[in-house]
Amino acid sequence: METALERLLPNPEHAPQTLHAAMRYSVLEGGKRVRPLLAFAAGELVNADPARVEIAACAVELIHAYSLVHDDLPCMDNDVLRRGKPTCHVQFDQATALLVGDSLQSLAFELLASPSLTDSPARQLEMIKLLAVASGSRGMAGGQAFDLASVGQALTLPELEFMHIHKTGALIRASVLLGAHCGDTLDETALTQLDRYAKCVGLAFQVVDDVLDAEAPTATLGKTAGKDAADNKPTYVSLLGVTRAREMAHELHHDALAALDGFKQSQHLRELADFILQRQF
Ligand code: GRG
Repeated sequence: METALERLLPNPEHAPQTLHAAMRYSVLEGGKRVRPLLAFAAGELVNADPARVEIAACAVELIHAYSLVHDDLPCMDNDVLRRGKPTCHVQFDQATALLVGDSLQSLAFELLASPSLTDSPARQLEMIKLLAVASGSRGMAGGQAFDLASVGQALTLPELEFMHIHKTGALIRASVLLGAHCGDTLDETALTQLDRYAKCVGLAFQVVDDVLDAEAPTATLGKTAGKDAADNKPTYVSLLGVTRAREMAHELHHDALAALDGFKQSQHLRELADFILQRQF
């Protein structure tokens, strides 16, 4: 992933140099690359050509990196540390960070439009639409709007779930589905089961994120710890407590693995579900 991302990001010696340098700063050297790994693991289920999956994997990682850059801006989460480094707007400036997010998003869709992604134009359009919906107002950006509006509010569990299914879950789900669109066609039952896996790991990722924000130190997380409570944000921990939140993550992990029962070659998807549950950062 590092090599692939390195190769596709614009050369920092080409104008506009600062914007290109800031794009590279925000994407390279950091991040767990969970979404690309999910795309590759889903691609294995359908015997996908890794060169094709790599295109989809880079696209989702670029959308993810854009969301982090924008999320850290003073008008949103206002954070100074990301992936163990100063956030983009701190290292550069706010206008540059805004343009970094915009440019990474455009680059993601440019990639998905590349002729080497698939032999089927219809499938390619479907993949472009999938990522557009997952990242827009009916997906990640919508979840972020809900998140910003929920500061200081006492959300119910279904409301919290709605927020996180969109803010975090939608892109994780898209990563799995895009990987699965890179190879043999899955029948409807298999696609539904894979979608169930994706939804469960997407929500589990956020539940674990809430627990880590409450319990892990800044040095391990590479971002400011304890920010949710400091910002008075509703989380699974504030709503349920750490013990129940952990139990919920275990239940989602269990459901994710159960959804894979009918698949051969699902080892890496299983391992990623384990990683999402057990991660420490
Ligand atoms: C600004 C449109 C817009 C959306 C922002 C994803 C998001 C929405 C905000 C990020 C804030 C946040 C901490 C969300 C919780 C879950 C999450 C996405 C954590 C970061 O993802 P990781 O842990 O990050 O995969 P790395 O750095 O490993 O890639």
